[in-house]
Amino acid sequence: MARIFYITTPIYYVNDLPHIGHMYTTVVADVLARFKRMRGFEVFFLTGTDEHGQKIERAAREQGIPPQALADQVVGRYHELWRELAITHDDFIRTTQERHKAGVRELIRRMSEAGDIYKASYEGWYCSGCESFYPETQLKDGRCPDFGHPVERLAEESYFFRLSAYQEKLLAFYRENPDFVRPASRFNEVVRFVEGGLKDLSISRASLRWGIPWPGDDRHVVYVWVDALTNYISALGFGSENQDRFQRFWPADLHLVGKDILRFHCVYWPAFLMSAGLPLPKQVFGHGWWLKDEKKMSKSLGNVVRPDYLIGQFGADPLRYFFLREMTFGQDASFSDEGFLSRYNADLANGLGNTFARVMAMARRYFDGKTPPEACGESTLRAKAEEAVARYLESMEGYEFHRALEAVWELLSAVDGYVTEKAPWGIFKAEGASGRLSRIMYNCLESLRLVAVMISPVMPGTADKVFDALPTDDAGKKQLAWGMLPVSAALGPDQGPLFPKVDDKAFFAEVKVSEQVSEQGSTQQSELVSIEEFARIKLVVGKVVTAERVPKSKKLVRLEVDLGEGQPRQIVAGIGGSYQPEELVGKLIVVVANLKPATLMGVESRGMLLAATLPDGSPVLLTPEKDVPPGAGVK
Ligand code: ME8
Repeated sequence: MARIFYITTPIYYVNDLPHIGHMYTTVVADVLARFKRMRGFEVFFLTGTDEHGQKIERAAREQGIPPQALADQVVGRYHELWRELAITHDDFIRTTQERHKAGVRELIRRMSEAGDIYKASYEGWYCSGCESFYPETQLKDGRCPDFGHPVERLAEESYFFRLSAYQEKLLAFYRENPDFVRPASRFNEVVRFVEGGLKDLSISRASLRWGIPWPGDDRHVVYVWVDALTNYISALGFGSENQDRFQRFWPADLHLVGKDILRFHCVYWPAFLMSAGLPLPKQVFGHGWWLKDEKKMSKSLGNVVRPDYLIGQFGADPLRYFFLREMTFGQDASFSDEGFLSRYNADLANGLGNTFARVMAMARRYFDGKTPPEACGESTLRAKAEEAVARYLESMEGYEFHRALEAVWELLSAVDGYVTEKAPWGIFKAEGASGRLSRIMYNCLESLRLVAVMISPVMPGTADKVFDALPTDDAGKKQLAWGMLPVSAALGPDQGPLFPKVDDKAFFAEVKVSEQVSEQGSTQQSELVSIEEFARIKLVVGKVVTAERVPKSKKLVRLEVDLGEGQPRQIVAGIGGSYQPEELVGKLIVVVANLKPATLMGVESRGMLLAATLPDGSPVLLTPEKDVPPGAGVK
């Protein structure tokens, strides 16, 4: 029988564009999905979006568009981002899809049939930021306990779920399934919460329109968490005619979530499933948070990092690597550009990139562009490689990704040490392409094959580049047994460094530009400004006189712009990814003329041009619709 692995991510709210935190959970899920596939599992990997509820209704209202339009817009960005990050999900569920609504109706029908739903009046402290009611005792300084959002007293008629009836059953289930919640510390929190007593849960809202109508009573909509959690089964066809997928994949092997939503997954969700007579998921893992400036990165705190620049400049792999290597899975970690760059240069450009380049250059030279003619039985390097593989497998199985990667990097430095110790160049000089040299180089190349297999779930693009250079068949791209690299087979051509080293100064200048661009592109609503505040910003039309690229920068362009001031102004803009300097000359643009000067990569910029931002982050210049003299004001 095929071994099955069903893994899910949370479905993300569509009130804002994705940030690093959302990406993290999906990347980890993708790494596990790829790893399990590599180990022979039949994997089903689900992600999606949570599109109903007050948060989304409110965000759409602020933008003056219908909630569905906001959802469609943000979902587009998610699809694009998952493609850019090489995510291999098997399905993407949206809670506004009919197949999902059918699943929710069926779950509620079963819970009603079990006698677990009744109608009563509900009064409580409601936090619209978290979509949750909180009991008085949980409020902190009169605000919601998790984020300090304001709460409001709400009373309404509501359908209730008899959660209190599941307290003992849940505790018994936890006792019998001590691995249900990971890490273990979080498990204890969950158990303590349930031991503290469970109250019945209000699971409908009469105050809200944007949701799934309550079956048989459309004055109410289904509470957004009942709606959202059902995605894990509605995506498999629960509630539809075709139950094949549901039969095959449910229960889930792993719900991967952030620790912020552990209670919903470890208390409410199992209780709903018990009530509906359905099997419970096997495990929920609550990972830690990416922090920025010591706080959880979140939209409401306004401290999110959007990774457009990192992905645009480096592709998916370095960011995927950073996520998995930098965070001890389960604990919090801080995100910083410095941290990213130092891992990139130290681990990728130097560690992996240099070792690969060094070994390949020697192998190509000594054996005429082929793998050596003679493989090797025993060797110190082989022993180290086998030890690394064992540690890697154990760590991956135990979700200790940073340790798995440490094992791989130890093998890389063992290869380096082995090369230094054996000095193949000396042997080549003395003996030519001898048997001894062949065995030594085989050891190095085979170790690199194993490295590529091990990193392939984390950095699939990089693994492919290594496999382009090493002649491996499909089995050799997946299997971790020593000795699968063929002898005397042609090596691929040199394609340049895997990870070109990045200059710190250039990096930080580009990060700065991209932050400006992505803030403009964010759907985040800032507070309203007064007309007086707006009037402080001097917007004028300018004509581009000259334009040239800033040396060593991919995106920065240095412009001289006529603002009708006599002397043209120097402005540096991050538009070089979308525009050639030549095509800018003569264009009319709109410039913020009274911006504080900034120096980008050593070039002073005295103003900023305005550009619209496409969903992929690329800029489109704003230009007046008719000819206007330079210096004309814009308001
Ligand atoms: O909670 N660090 O959606 P959401 C790490 N729709 N992970 C983070 C993070 C951070 N700073 N910020 C967000 C919801 N995440 C509900 C879920 S599921 C049935 C419904 C990740 O858009 C983390 O996985 O607020 C967290 O649980 C999830 O994004 C929350 O995404």
